[in-house]
Amino acid sequence: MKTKTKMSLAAAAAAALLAACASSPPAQPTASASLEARSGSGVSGVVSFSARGDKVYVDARVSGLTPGEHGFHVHEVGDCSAADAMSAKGHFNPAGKPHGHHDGGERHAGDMPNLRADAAGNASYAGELNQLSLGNDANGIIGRSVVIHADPDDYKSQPAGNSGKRVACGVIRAATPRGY
Ligand SMILES: [Cu+2]
Ligand SMILES: [Zn+2]
Repeated sequence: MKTKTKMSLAAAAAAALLAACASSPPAQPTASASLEARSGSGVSGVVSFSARGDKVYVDARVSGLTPGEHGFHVHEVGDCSAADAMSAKGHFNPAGKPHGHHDGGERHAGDMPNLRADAAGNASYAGELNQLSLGNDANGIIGRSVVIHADPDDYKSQPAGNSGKRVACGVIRAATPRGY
């Protein structure tokens, strides 16, 4: 009797597991960037990316900022080694467009909305952005970098929205194998 109960429990558990697997959506690639302080700042945080169809869902949690808005971009090169993060080069711009507003078409693929830090210096952002991908195509951002600036991006000054010094930088690394 005892053995039978154990076995049916195990069978039920196995069935539940199979059902869970069958009903989960297919795995989508994800990536994240661990932010490192630059230009003498005390900024830290993580920016996570997950593929959502032809868009990328971006989730940023950042602290140590000055209160207010801060330019927030994907930059071309995944190299944060310089003390001022200039090693990350310019905004990621595979289509050769001018800098612009994240909701517009005429913009760098890497142009994202300003992060807004509260009085304690904490900022978070969650939203879907187009012109980015976690694949091997021209819009792929894995191996590039995320940069946060000291000042707000005005979404129009060229080439980078006049957002000032680079106060944080993180290389975007794949969290699941590429080529999914
Ligand atoms: Cu930038
Ligand atoms: Zn730009």
